[in-house]
Amino acid sequence: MTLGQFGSEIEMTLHDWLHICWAGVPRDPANGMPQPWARPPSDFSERWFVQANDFLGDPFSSHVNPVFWGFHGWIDERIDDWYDAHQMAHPGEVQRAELNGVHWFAKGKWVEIDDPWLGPVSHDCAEGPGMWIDKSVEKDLDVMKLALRVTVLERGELGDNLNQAKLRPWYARNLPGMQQA
Ligand SMILES: [Cu+2]
Repeated sequence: MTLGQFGSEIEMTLHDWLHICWAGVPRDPANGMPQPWARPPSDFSERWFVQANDFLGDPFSSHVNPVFWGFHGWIDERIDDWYDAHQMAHPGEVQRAELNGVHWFAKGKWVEIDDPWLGPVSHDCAEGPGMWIDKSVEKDLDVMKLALRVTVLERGELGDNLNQAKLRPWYARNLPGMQQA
């Protein structure tokens, strides 16, 4: 099993189950009322930003919950199990490597991607002037919110959100009912 296959298996099964296993009842922070469907994905009202909103079933809030860090650390350690299993079956076929300061693995038979994640330089430390030729958008919250609205809202609820989105590439401009100038 390649590292990518292993990652997808873990992500879609154990990882997701652990989120839901430890998730409490989602509540509206304004009044404590249970919200069966939790925060609507496109709702960024101020009240959801309170620390009490640490619902593990929503990527918006799950990282606020200390349990989140516990089981993600545990999942990270399963990567060593994957490495140990390969070492037992065919020693040396997986090579350790350091990438962007992170202990990882070199591209090879069992590791298909040699640049697997953006790394810290493209995230929190990337905002200094002159760091990038183009503007980094990872921390552009308005762009993220717009992208989420376009992704999750029904077409009838989109309003002018779509018009605010960047022009799509030519091959994606003719989806039915969503003509973009
Ligand atoms: Cu997670």
